[in-house]
Amino acid sequence: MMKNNLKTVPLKHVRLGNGLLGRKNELIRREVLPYQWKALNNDIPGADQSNAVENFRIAAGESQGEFAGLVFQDSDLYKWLEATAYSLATHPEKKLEDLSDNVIDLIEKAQQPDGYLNTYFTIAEPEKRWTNLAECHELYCAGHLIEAAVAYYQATGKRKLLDIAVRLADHIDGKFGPDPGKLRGYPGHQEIELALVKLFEVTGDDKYIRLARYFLEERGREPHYFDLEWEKRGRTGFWPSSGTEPDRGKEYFQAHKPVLEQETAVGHAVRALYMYSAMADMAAYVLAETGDRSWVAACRRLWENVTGKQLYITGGVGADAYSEAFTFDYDLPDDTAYTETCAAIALVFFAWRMLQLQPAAEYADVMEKALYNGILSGIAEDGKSFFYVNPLAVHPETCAKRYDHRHVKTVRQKWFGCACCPPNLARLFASIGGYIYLYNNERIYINLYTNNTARCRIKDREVTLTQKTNYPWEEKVRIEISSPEATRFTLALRLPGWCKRPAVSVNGEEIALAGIMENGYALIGREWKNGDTVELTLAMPVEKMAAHPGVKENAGKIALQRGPVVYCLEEVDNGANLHNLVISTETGFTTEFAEDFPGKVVVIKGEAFRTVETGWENELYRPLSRQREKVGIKAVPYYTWGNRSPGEMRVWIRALDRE
Ligand code: FUB
Ligand code: ZN
Repeated sequence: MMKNNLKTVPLKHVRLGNGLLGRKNELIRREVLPYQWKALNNDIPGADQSNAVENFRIAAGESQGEFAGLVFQDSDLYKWLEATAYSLATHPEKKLEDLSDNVIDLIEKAQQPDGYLNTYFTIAEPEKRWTNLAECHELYCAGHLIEAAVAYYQATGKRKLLDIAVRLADHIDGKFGPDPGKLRGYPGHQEIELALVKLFEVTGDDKYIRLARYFLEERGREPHYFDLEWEKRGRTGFWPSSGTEPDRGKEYFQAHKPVLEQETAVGHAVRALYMYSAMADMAAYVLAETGDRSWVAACRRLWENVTGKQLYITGGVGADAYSEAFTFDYDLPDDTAYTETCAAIALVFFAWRMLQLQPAAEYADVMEKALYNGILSGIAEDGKSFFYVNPLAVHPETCAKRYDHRHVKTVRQKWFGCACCPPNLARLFASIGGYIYLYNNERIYINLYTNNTARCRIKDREVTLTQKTNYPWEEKVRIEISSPEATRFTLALRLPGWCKRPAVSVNGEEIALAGIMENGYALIGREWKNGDTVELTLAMPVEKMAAHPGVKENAGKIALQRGPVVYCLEEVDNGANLHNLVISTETGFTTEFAEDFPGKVVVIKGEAFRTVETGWENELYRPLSRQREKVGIKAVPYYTWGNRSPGEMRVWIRALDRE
């Protein structure tokens, strides 16, 4: 089976420099991986316990004890291993590789003779394997193992983990599918589908992509598998809260109808977006093989709904805390938002696959929005604490005292009982260099701007691109081309949708953009010679952003955005009661590099009005007499919030119109 001919630049051929993405990538390597290894070994004082490694030791027969943690605890170790693999791909390091090899030996010992691998069921309920796909995450964990194995094989050339993954995938292939005697099931939490596509790509064995397609196509069909297995179990559930109903409703799992018929994003956001990602992979294969566009059309419909109607300005998704889920169009509350870090990461996976399906700047725009805002907010500047939930407004006392805000943490946490987000963040930023380019023999697409040098072969010639920039803080991006022999190809530069006045010059001469634009990329085709340079200027004024009138929460409010970076106000800079600030829609702002943030970020300064809060002694209500004072305000990049001192935070601020 084949996809279109766009390739990614292997991680080891992209060297990130000292830009924001490069620094975060370095943070993962230097701080986060060692820190998370400790967390997975219950070695962070005062943090929630993981037990993930100990569960493997018990399942491997190296330790005695009970399984501890959530039923999908294995996936945390797998995601850490995947992140480690990416780190080894770019920065080989013997100590880390030895540690990973030991982890792989342990995983191998925990694998059962028939290929089955899951520490919960091996330790706690071996007779119940594959009896509760809806709730128990066996296929989800298998997917994360497969992803780690593919990454580790690609990074090190070592096959042991890949062989473990193949044995597990073969075991699963023997259990599931349409053939008589097999279970007609599919995962309650999607993930294995996109992992099987990767396994197919690395092994070349079609059965894995057929299995991925089966899992996608079987989903949502009648009779409904989750009902059948529930009946078979005697109507019992896994979680204390489950049992009286087969599940929370099929929409929660995106199993309410066949996937190609789904039109709007519903249910659990991470499940949904992992599924849409796998659908986009499948769309590429189906299109290339048969010309059938039905998968592409389904992906596009879902993309439009997610990004056009259910996306926070920060790139966060999932408004509902109870089900960690999408709700309905334009329902985007700020302070109760769930916006799980994993969901924004999953959106990047979806966007990335849509981009590969059909290069268009809108996909990279969304990728960038999520990266610089709702994902980076998930990790502290020192890499040692994390947000799971990323709201757009925080009032600490409300979070402490109100039940409907109990999911919102006002300070980043050292670890979580449910720790899906921190290692997900680690694997994304460890592999971030892989998202910058796509290429084939005719074109190199540049999707993200950040300091880096990347090497690829075009028409059998080596071409190296070096980006020099202080993006996203400064508007210039200089791209140097080095190619020992002159090579004809088209450089496709993404012009971000947020930029109203982009300018491009080649070897110092400005070029006209009209006529060379295709889906948001400027196409510069020529014979490129060693030393040619392209300079991109992406004007980044501070924009006052408004939300669609359907977003009830943000009526009459503005958010500040500069380039791809969304800003917020924090109590530490602007005092408490941020709800009393109002910004004139006509005011201007200045920008400057701040000194009090590691890595130097650009902050925004300006003026606002603040309701006078004094003189209200013993009065809760009184006739209106508006009293406001002019105050200076400072806005900082949203992703940095909560790094200095705890307090209030707000992205959307009340706006004052003149009329
Ligand atoms: O269920 C596994 C992971 O845990 C989900 O993706 C997250 O939303 C969290 O519930
Ligand atoms: Zn998560």
